[in-house]
Amino acid sequence: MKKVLVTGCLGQIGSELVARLREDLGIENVIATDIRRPEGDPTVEGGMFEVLDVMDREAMNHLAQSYEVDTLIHLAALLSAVAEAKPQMGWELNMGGLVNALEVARENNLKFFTPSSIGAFGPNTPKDNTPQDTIQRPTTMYGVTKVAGELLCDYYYTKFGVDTRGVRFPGLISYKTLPGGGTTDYAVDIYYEAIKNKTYECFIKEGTAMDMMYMPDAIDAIVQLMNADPEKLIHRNAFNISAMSFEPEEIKKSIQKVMPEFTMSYNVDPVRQGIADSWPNAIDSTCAKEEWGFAPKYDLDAMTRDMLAKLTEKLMATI
Ligand code: VAH
Repeated sequence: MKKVLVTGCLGQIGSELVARLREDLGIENVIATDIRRPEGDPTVEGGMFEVLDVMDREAMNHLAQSYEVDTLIHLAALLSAVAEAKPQMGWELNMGGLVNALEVARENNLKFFTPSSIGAFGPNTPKDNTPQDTIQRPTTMYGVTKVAGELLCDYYYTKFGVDTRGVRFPGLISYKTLPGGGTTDYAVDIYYEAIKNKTYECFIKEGTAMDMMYMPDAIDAIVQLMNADPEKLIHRNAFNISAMSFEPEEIKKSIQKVMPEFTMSYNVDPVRQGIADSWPNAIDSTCAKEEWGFAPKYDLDAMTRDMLAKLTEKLMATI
């Protein structure tokens, strides 16, 4: 990766990935794009930024050519809960945007990354220690687009030789940019509410285990995979990766180690609970570890300590 075009840069992953790539590659070698240009946003003001609707293939192609990039990282998509509320839009954007991005990568011989998700698994996927290669019959529109996306990216690799790579992200927790409409967002909201109100009303049911990862580990994983020796990759789209698996009671207890006064109640959202119930409890990341050295640094308590410290700083600055 020397010069990268990134879509969906104002999202939870994009905003942090762009900051890291600008550090690694230099500001002039990262073209951040998104469908809007919010004045004052650090991703917009901190380097090269272009407005791009990923449904406009010509515009994406023009940007890739005029900036002479060698890599395309495609992040623009609807997350699980939003896509479930607007399934037709979920299919159109997640698949239409992906096809456009893959075509731009093919026509310009670009290295390519797009994330899949544990949402690519369904109710009859083995729930514990979920294998890299297993049944994928998701029952959400988000999951359907993720499985179709994985297959399409592998097709572009085998049929056209496009160097496509991807990971199945677990729930991602971060303090810089709020997630937009995911099922695992409770694990982000809880930290904000712990600081603001010392209590949280959880929309996911007690005992619902899901795979999770702190954002620094997610960003490291993208950079590591994209810099991995292609000869060592047996899999490509997409690698299981996870740093931890926990259920709401465990993250509550982790927060109470730092804030003993913190309390939590439940008000389950049936839609997001239904999505969570269809996903694995804990996936197996062995292939990512063996093929490109995936090695997350944060466990639940380390993430909690860092999240609470950084969020306190962030929220104090807004008072
Ligand atoms: C979502 N945060 O909840 C995303 C992610 C595994 C969860 O795909 O939709």
